Amino acid sequence: MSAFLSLLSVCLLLRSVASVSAPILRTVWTATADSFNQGNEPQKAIDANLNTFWHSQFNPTPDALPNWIIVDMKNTYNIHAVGYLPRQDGNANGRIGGHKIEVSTDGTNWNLAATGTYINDDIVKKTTFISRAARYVRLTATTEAQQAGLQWTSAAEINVYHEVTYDYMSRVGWTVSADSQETVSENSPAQNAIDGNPATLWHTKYNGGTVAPLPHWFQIDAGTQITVEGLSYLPRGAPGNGRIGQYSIQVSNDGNTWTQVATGMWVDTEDEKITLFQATARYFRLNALTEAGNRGQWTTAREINLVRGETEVIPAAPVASKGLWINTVDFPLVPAAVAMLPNGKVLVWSSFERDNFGGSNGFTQTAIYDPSTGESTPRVVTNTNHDMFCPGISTDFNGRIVVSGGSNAAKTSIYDFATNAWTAGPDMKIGRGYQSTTTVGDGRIFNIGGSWSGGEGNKNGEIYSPSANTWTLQSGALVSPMQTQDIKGPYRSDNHGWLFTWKTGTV
Ligand SMILES: [Ca+2]
Ligand SMILES: [Ca+2]
Repeated sequence: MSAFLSLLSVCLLLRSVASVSAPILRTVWTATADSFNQGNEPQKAIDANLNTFWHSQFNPTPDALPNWIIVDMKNTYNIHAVGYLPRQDGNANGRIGGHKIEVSTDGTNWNLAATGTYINDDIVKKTTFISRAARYVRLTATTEAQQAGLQWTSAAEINVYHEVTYDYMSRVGWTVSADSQETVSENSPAQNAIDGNPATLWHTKYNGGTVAPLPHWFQIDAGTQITVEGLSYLPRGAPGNGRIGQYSIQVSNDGNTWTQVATGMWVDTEDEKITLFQATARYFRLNALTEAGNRGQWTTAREINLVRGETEVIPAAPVASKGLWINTVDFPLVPAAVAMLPNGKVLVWSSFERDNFGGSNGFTQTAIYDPSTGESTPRVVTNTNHDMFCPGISTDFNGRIVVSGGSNAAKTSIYDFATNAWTAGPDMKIGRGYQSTTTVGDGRIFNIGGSWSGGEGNKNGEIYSPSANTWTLQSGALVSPMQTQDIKGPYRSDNHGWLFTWKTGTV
């Protein structure tokens, strides 16, 4: 009986709703901009065509930044994100760098929702923020992403997102097929995308070293004509191989003659994606045109559904006097490390990649964030030969940021805000990562621990003198008394200790 009940509850769950961040249908929208060039009108940014784009006036002379585009959604929604797709023709001109996103209910009074800096590439960007009511959204470009001074602004597609729930359509009577499926190296046929189990995948063929190339397609035969309002795609989790990037959706009544009803590009995350269209048809085909992270030629799906019955989720009002998150900031990288600078700006960095780490690559993606503008200035630091992922960070008595170890375990890099320059310091005597570090009372910098990189164990103390520019082992500062009983041993037991400077040269 209990087994029957749990089966029943699973079935009910599968028929329930998807609550997702969905783009608002743009059919009735209008768009205006502060300027445009003939053929690149603002409406081109909301026409669901990736190959057309709005461009600020560039002929005969560029319209100077800032440049802005406003979309009027014609109705008020509780919005929480804006998507920006740079132009897709391979030309980088007009990619937005520094920007702000404002929202309005009347087109006159504007409220800031987000500031930030997009990186210089053509991948879709999605800026999220706390839900707020809006009919109008204004995206203002304050810098061009390629380099300072360029005045162009362009946008292939702009979307606005709200949280909605949908009913999943029943999948009883469906037959599914795909251009390719892997059933040898793993059991991942097309059927796995409609089995209601997020642990099973449809995966295109890769066994034997022959990877079926993109594009791929997945087809639903609903058995009879049905009316739908969208398609839901649940991508796989980490590592994300085969997540669909650029896609199109087609419908057909005979399985031979197809009509395209949607096209777009999904962000490279594992979150459920819903694409809206309205169609009555028997056959539905999802075409995967690119892989979302350019990792390979595969396509994968945990679940594919058809949906209808959109209902907007109205967020609960914040409780008075309990604190409130307001604007968000787009960073051009994942700020895994942060250092406050004496001038009020903030130094941030990730690793050798903006959004990934691993290996000892000898350079680092950094940025300087300016709280007064909300924007960041990206910079790749190569001259110190130091991948600064997971290092020790201290400030010396001149306000310089001393970064030691991490992915390049022995390296030291020093950032001086006064000259905006990075210089290489001496190598540490012991390579480290995730070590503990603090500036002591006489201005020197003490390091201890850090078996995350540079070998395990015996990560005894050493001290850096900014005036002599030397690291010196402190033979009496053994790491063993501060190690925890972590079951992973030294690799984790000597990391992340919190050190505080005390009087008379002690820590
Ligand atoms: Ca377009
Ligand atoms: Ca599945």
